[in-house]
Amino acid sequence: TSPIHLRDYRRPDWSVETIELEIDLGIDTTEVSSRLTLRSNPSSSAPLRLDGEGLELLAISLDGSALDVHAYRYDKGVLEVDGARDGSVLETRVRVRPAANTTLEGLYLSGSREHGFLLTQCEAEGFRHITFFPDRPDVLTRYTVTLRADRERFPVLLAGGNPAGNGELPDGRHWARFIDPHPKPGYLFALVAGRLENIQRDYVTADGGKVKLVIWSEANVIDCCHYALDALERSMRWDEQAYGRNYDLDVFHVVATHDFNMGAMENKGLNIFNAKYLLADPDSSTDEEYRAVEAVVAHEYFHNWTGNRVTCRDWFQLSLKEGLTVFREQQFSADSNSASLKRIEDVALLRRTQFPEDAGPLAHPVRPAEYREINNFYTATVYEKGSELVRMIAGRLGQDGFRRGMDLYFERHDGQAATIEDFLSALGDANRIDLSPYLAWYAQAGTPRLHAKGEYDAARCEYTLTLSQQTRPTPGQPEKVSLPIPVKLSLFDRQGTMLPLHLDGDEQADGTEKVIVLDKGSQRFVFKHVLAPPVASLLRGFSAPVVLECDYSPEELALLLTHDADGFNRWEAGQQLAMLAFDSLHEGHHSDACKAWCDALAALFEQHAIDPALLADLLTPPGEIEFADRQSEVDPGRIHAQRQTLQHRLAERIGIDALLARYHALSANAHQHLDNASQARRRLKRRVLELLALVDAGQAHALAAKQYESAPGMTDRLAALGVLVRDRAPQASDALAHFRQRYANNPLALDKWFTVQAQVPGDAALAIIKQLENDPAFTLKNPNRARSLFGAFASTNPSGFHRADGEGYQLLTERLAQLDALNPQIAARLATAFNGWQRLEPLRRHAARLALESLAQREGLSPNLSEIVGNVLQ
Ligand code: B3K
Ligand code: ZN
Repeated sequence: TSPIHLRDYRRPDWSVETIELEIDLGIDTTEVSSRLTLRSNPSSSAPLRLDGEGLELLAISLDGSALDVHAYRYDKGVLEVDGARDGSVLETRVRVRPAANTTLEGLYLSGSREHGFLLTQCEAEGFRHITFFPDRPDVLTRYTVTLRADRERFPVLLAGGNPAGNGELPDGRHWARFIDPHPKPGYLFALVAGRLENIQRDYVTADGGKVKLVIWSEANVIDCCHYALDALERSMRWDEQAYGRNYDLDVFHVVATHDFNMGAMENKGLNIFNAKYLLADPDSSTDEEYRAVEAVVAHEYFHNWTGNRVTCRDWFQLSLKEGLTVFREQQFSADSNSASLKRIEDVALLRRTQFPEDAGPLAHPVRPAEYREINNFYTATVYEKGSELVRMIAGRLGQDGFRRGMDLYFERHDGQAATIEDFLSALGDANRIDLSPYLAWYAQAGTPRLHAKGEYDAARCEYTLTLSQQTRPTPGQPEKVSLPIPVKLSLFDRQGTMLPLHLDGDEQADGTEKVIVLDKGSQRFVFKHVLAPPVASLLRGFSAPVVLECDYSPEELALLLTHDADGFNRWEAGQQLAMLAFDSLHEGHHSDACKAWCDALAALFEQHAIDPALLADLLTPPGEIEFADRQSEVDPGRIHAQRQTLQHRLAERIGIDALLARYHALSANAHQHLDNASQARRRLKRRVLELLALVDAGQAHALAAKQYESAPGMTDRLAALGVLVRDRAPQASDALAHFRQRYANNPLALDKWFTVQAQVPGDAALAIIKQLENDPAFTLKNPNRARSLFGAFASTNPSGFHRADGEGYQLLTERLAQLDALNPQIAARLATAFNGWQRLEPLRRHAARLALESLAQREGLSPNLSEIVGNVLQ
């Protein structure tokens, strides 16, 4: 396949005013009749071309007359029809095969033939697997959908839009119709049919609309949907309050499936969720999973305005809806839980996933300029970095200004397919600010490095901060431009007190926190009336997605770690200090940084006023992937060992007695309440147990075994199991056997059983993976299960996957080839684990290259997987 370029965008030659779909559902074969009313683009004379993949064409007619075989051609995914005019009506009837569809794109079967149900996934280009259509997001159409099926086998029939009648048919069949008043692109179409249970609630929108909220799942898990229903209602309220956005249909359906390629899908009026992000109950979900359910429910709901009412002109603009919607979800979660913990989580995620992506062969801009397979571009860059860009701009405009801008964006573009320029113009126009300099952030790949140097002039009482930026070349972008980088900062004196900021040029001091914007290569900022050498707290709240390079001393970072009032910055100082400590271990020095880190944290450990969840995060050094990201030649085994050493020093410094005492205090009357305080205690308890295991394994393992047995919920149970399994403690095998049996019929819990074992560090992992593959519950066909084993191994266990003998690579590439034949999207996603292989030390690099090359040479790879493998190998 050849790449598609942003610069080649053309308005559609034909659009579709209305579509009437009549779908006769069956597990093996389903017949889809469609009736399109066509509109031609007056400035084009191109023949009618519709997308269609793998459709068995049964009938075709134009304006009421069946078409002669010479009047149309169906080849290579395109149906070309002669003789269509503005206003023409095209009718087609096609057959598709849901049960045989293992790609989980288009119409497919979830679960078994006997008990499963039918559903669709159309983003990005799944609709063309269901019917002939101009399958591009800038063709907006009004949908009328009629579903027909056997009533016994498919008692529930759902499609997007409002219900518009249902009834009986001969031979035990029935029908149901849905009309969606809001024109939408094909990627937002959805249907669901089968035996499903529901829970529901009435909701009245702020503008008085009555809505039925309904969550559907298979009967055995319907009791696990209540938390999601609450989260949905809270999301709806929040969007009314924060953005003045009301829901716009009479019903809002949400359906859970165990067979799904990603997290969830925002189809209009009929969201479909991976069960992992919808079901939650204390016995099988951890606190983190509860928060993930809340976040994904909110994200999909928020898409109703940012994605559905205003959609994307083309897939290059994907971040227009994704980055913005991630940002809105982050705001919602920050409002609902702890803002600084949410920020810590999100920045940690960005560094673990997006920074490595942006530093390697798969680097691409938030708005890519070209792609081959769009499904490969649902990346951390488009989502997470995209959200950071919106955050920067929102910060620039302030809360009210951003709201004004969003109001104008909705006013201008409601019902349209928009671009990132449209978004920036609306935000800028509403505030009379030119935001076009931020476009460069969307167009340029790579994480900028922000270099900061502070100089204090005692004679003049001035502090001069010199900021400069540099972005390294990325594939296809050797030259980089300077970007506007907002740097939120404060200055501290050596006692840890914030100083008033008097920037040279300002009339007077202006608070203790300020945003300065670096918008050239290098710039100096002078602060006046600074009476002693200060410590600068830079990039507060992570005000721009950059790597900060600042030559802080360990003492300065320790000061910020101890005194910064803002939880995020405190954590950030600790992370930087841990990095220094790690580097000094790496170089084999006696380490001031390590001592400073340990001392500061040991002191904080004794402070009972600190939020336990924040303390847990402070006690966690950056992950192995983040450490690797800083090195030019990566040995993952060594990084793992050094990170362990670092944590060992910390545990030693805090001391066994203090750890034990805190563990016992946190364990007193354990329960599974979900309030923030209880979650925070569990989070710290886990961290304390992990640290204890480093200095007194025997005692920690005994406690973990006990915690496993008596845990009131999954958070404590999995934490204990994790310690036992990763340490390969004697108690691990009993606990694993127990877990395996207890959750034999709970796929989401069982996924965690696979994952916890796939994360055993070091060379032991491979044999474990090979054994787990043979577990009867393992299958490559289910994406969650495949990810729980191979995703966990390849993407979250660097020391296990990157074996020096290359056997981890061989195993993964073999499985990728098998998986590719079933589900190319998942195979391509898992293959991104190879990102960064060029920076491995020579032995591993060589082995990785061999494995990748032999994968690339296999016959019949999907376009999805070959694009990733090809790019990674570059
Ligand atoms: N928009 C979907 C993702 C679709 C992925 C297609 N391969 C989920 C989301 O971001 O909300
Ligand atoms: Zn999304």
